[in-house]
Amino acid sequence: MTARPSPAPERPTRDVLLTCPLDCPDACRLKVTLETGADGVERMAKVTGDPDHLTTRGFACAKTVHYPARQNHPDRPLYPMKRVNGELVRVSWEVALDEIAANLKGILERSGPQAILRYNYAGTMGLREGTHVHSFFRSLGACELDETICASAGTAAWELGYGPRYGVDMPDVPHARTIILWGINSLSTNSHLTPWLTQARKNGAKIWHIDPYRNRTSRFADTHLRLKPGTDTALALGLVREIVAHSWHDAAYIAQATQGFEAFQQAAEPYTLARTAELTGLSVEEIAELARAIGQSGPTYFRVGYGMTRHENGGTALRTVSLLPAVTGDWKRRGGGCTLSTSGAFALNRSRLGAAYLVKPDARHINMNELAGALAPDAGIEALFVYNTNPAVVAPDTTRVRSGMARPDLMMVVLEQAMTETALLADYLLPATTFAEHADLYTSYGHHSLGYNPATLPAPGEARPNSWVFAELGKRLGLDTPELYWSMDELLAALLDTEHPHLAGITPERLKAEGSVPLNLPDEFLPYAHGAGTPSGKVMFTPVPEYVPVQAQLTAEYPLRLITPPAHHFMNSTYGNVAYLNRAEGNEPQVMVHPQDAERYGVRDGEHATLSSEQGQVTRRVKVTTDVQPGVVVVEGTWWGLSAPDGQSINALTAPTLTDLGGGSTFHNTRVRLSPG
Ligand SMILES: Nc1nc2c(c(=O)[nH]1)N[C@H]1C(S)=C(S)[C@@H](COP(=O)(O)OP(=O)(O)OC[C@H]3O[C@@H](n4cnc5c(=O)[nH]c(N)nc54)[C@H](O)[C@@H]3O)O[C@H]1N2
Ligand SMILES: Nc1nc2c(c(=O)[nH]1)N[C@H]1C(S)=C(S)[C@@H](COP(=O)(O)OP(=O)(O)OC[C@H]3O[C@@H](n4cnc5c(=O)[nH]c(N)nc54)[C@H](O)[C@@H]3O)O[C@H]1N2
Ligand SMILES: [Mo]
Repeated sequence: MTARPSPAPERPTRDVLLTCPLDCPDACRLKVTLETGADGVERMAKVTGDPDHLTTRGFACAKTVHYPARQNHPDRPLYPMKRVNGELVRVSWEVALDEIAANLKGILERSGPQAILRYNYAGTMGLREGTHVHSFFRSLGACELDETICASAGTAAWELGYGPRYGVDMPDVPHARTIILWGINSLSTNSHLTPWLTQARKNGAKIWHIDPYRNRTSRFADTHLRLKPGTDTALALGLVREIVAHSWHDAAYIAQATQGFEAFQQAAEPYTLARTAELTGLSVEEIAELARAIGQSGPTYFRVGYGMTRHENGGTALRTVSLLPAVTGDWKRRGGGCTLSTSGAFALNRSRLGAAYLVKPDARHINMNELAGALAPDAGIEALFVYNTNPAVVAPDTTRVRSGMARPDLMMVVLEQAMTETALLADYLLPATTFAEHADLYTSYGHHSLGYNPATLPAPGEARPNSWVFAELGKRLGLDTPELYWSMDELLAALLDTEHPHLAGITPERLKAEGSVPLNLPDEFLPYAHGAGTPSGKVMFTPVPEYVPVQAQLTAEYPLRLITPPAHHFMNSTYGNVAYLNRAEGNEPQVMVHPQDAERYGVRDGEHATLSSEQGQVTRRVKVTTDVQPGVVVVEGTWWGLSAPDGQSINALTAPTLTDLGGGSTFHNTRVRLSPG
């Protein structure tokens, strides 16, 4: 008889609760299982959801369950590295920091602070490691980065109509009877909304999805309206006309809480059902039925996403759509209204966050969508610091971004947790800690709880928080801005130093003890029931939105519209190196093509095809499907180049064209042609 193999020794584990740091409205409370290895060191072993958190409700999404794979990834940078003869080689922190500081001093003397640029986004949503660290750059007087890649068009649009961004509290959603998911793939990108939608449906609600292609959310919805990309303003104006024609608008609410309705209504007049149908590609019946649902089967809850903003006319689109519940007075009713973001409810005292007060009126501003241009040889940037983002993959026009990064006269410093394609281009690569290894405070743009994480796991190797790195550089440069050297406790105290009722009773001690603390909202949270946070105190229908078709019209040379939205298993580019997104594992990005277009352009299912835009070209595997409409192609997910057959990011095709409001990105608005091979 052979001896039975002895079972693997039981490793001690314990569970901790931590807020997910990733750029997602759900800002979940995660149950993280830590395991002590044979070396006596604790590591992250498993991630699920906190069953007691109001919106997380015990489940972690399809992406965050993979966090341990990136946390413990074999390629994770653990030591400072410096480029020597083209190769990244290990150096000590002393050497890296001393050299970076010396180079900065040289640049400051030679060219001044405006030759220095930070490039960051929301890889962590932590206020300390994400935002407060900008104190370093503001102390120097460096370029101010306008953080426009994602939410700025939507924010600018919302602010015109309503002022600060408030939304419907998720637990109120089951009170709605008509739900419209508009320009958002919420089942993938806001998945903790789904249980509330399901509950609403059980209560009798009907769910609509308005999106140019069929995805998970369309399949979940009762009705999917597959409109032409970039035509939302026309659809919203058509709905206004129809609602008013049937007197389904709320004259009392309009009179009391809004301003400019008459002009708005006149602007909608030309948008008859027939004209709206022609512009949007929808049928007259579909539009009429939607108007009737909004007008007669409320409360109506609109969940709008940033998707519709990612076109040249996208700010106006979001603005017009978000004004619909002000026409119907849905803001007065529980479950009615519209959510773009709940972030305005987090009324923290941000006056010293990131030392923003240091930004001078004449500071040089760089719009982050225009990074490619900012890195051009003649644009005057000599030092680039990248943290919390992966621009070699996610910024528009990545070919020019990458060649700018490779400029020999540019010092590029990258703070990273992963060996990204941006990190691989660094002159100095500095290993960063993750949310389990540093303390931070988190707000949310989907729910209404603050989250606090203590530093829980030991930092592996020589990984350090961003805040540590910038404080060390600050010392070396003799900077004396107090915020740059604040501890977590000092930052917490400053942020909570406010009389705002939403934060009443929330102290640093309570946050630390409870970890997740709901804002102190009124029992019935109806933020725009009586007006808005605009200068007039009213919801503003003026300036009147105008439907302007996208400028980059389709042509014989570029006959297709390319949309590049988030994919279900992705969190932007964060998981790009884990096995299931890896080409080595047989996974690669696909371009979804309608059968008619496949035939017209001679491409076949499962084969490679070339997509060409005015910016560049990429190779992708073709998936022929009626999920897309003719004339539109879709590539889901910002895959790392390493997963693509040609090593290129999809953003080799996208342009730095800006939106009409807020200087935002236009990722879903690229015209392309498709050819075999
Ligand atoms: N074609 C196309 N492109 C897009 C989009 C699209 O829809 N289509 N979406 C756009 C949008 S909306 C966004 S928000 C951007 C997002 O794009 P990114 O900002 O690149 O995405 P993330 O995955 O959020 O974060 C990137 C990096 O932050 C790092 N990171 C996380 N925490 C920390 C930390 O504490 N310290 C340091 N130093 N690093 C950290 C992670 O390791 C990760 O590599 O992409 C944009 N690009
Ligand atoms: N699974 C997953 N979740 C994520 C992310 C991820 O990468 N993966 N990223 C996170 C981030 S940073 C963000 S900003 C959010 C974004 O989450 P969403 O707001 O859902 O994503 P968007 O890119 O804004 O696109 C949403 C939808 O808009 C559609 N769309 C494109 N053009 C138009 C149009 O003209 N009109 C209309 N009505 N719809 C249009 C797209 O087809 C897409 O289905 O998701 C967050 N959550
Ligand atoms: Mo985003």
